Amino acid sequence: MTRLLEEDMHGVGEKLARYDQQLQRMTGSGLAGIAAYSVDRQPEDFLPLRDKLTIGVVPVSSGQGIITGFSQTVQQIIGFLGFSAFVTKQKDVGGLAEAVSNGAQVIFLADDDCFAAFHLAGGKVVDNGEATGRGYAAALALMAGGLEGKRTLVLGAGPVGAGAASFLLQQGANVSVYDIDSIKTERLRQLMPAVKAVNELDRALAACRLVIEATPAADTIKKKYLVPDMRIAAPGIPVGINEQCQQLISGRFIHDVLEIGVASMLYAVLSDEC
Ligand code: 2YH
Repeated sequence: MTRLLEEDMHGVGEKLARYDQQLQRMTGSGLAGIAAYSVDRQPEDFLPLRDKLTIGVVPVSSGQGIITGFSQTVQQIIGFLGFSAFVTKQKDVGGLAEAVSNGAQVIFLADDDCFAAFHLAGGKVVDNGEATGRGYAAALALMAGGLEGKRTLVLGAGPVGAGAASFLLQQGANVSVYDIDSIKTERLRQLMPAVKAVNELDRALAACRLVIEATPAADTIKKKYLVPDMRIAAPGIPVGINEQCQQLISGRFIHDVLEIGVASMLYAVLSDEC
């Protein structure tokens, strides 16, 4: 599993407004619209919750330790969506205690294997992997002007790819999934029988114009596949499209380190309240 780095956090908070505008241009919706769509809601549905809720972000030191700026970046993304969020001064269990004592009803925390949001009163837990997959699939659907009957390809059959595939199926898309590990693809197909497992990446890419790149590998999508009507939403870290290819597909390519994932986690954990 890819671990985020301190440098991944640089500038994310400061560039949120600009990133939101880029998303608006590409999809017709900003971060809030994409996250709301990922849970079948409208951004306005969440407005009344903004003044009612406080969100605590707890740094976790286990495993490889705290990533400088990680919790603060999560806080900034939540703040950008208009919610009140704070990072606890203490870490780990002390931080959790601090968050709850200071009135947080929703908690975000991550170790090396799991990044989750918890709604304490609602007893709800949302995993970053699934929420990120759904968020990027929602962005792809908006970029494509709907997915009904359209052919889509998901690269990577881990939690992010599975979240994306589930959303794409709900939108009526024709979903193919590729993973370098065919056991993972088969496992996903058993959970979602409507998904088509593919084992030839080149053929699948040549045949598909709407792609979710959810692998932890670099350079999975080569220049030759970047035809003019191709649209790619790429939650994978490191990103599977090199910088030259990103330029070629700019305006039809979405990738970030945390923004869509955190926004989608927040709206997913709150979705039962609106
Ligand atoms: O980057 C990661 C994991 N790879 C998340 C996996 C989610 N699918 N975790 C962030 C660790 C943050 C650290 N413990 C902190 O600063 O609190």
